[in-house]
Amino acid sequence: MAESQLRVGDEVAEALAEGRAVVALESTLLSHGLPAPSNLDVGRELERIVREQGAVPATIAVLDGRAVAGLTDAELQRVCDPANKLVKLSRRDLGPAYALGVDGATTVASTAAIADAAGIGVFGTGGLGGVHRGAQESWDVSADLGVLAETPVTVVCSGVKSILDIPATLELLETSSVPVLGYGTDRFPAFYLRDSGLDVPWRVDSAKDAAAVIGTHRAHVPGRAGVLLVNPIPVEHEMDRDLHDRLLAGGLAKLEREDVHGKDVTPALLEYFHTASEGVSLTANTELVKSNVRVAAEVAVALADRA
Ligand code: PSU
Ligand code: MN
Repeated sequence: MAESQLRVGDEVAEALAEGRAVVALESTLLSHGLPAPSNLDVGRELERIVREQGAVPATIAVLDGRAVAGLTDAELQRVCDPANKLVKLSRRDLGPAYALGVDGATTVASTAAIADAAGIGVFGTGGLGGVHRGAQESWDVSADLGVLAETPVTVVCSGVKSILDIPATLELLETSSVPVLGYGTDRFPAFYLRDSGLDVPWRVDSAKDAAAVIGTHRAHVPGRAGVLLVNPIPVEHEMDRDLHDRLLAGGLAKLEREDVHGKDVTPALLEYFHTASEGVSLTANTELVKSNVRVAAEVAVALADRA
């Protein structure tokens, strides 16, 4: 990416030049996934967690038509303020957003693409987009999967939400040659729940082992696929299964009733969950992201130590 199109924050640029650990963070989860004003607190807290582990945070967004890797606090405030109405930008939206000079929040797909362009290889977030239920009819498959198939970035997340078709998502990840590693688990997590009922192909039990796999994958496996490292929500924050099942049924019914499609699906569901659960899903969401970002930072540090 031309330098004029991508601005890397000073602290991030310095860390990258010195081979120190950097962790990319996305902005859609802040602007479209969490309500204001707590989204700003979460955004700041995630950056603090990364620093606590000895890595440098690079929160990513598009501002005035330019990709930014490493927002300042003022820029983070701009992203989190609903009055600014940031557009949700997947990777395909980057060209229009750059050319038309808009402010936008980046999804897993676009954040990973920008992180890679900036030279950042580890990215911590909440949930990955995936294959939606009924995709046989709707063709709704998140671009997150396609980007992960061709972008050498490790995404640390809590799997995908059970609003998606989890078996189909895992099949597509296999087809795309994306290694899926369970972090201290043999099971693929389902965001609010620790266990989707499906196995992960590989398990690692430490940041050091994760870094060994990621380093080896990057160095010796042909292709440009990223890695998916899945970390279940902390036990004490796992959602009650009955509440989860009720929310899921209610959320899916709402989508159908209101005829929600395309990129509005995920934000609409998250909003429904947060409101209908009276904040329970919000706490769960926040805590799992914090946990994932901590793991991402540990892995980034372990990778930098290997170099
Ligand atoms: N899952 C969440 N919170 C989020 C998202 C997913 O729990 O905010 C966002 C991420 O940015 C992800 C995007 O990349 O939704 C996927 O959207 P879509 O399904 O429209 O590709
Ligand atoms: Mn979609």
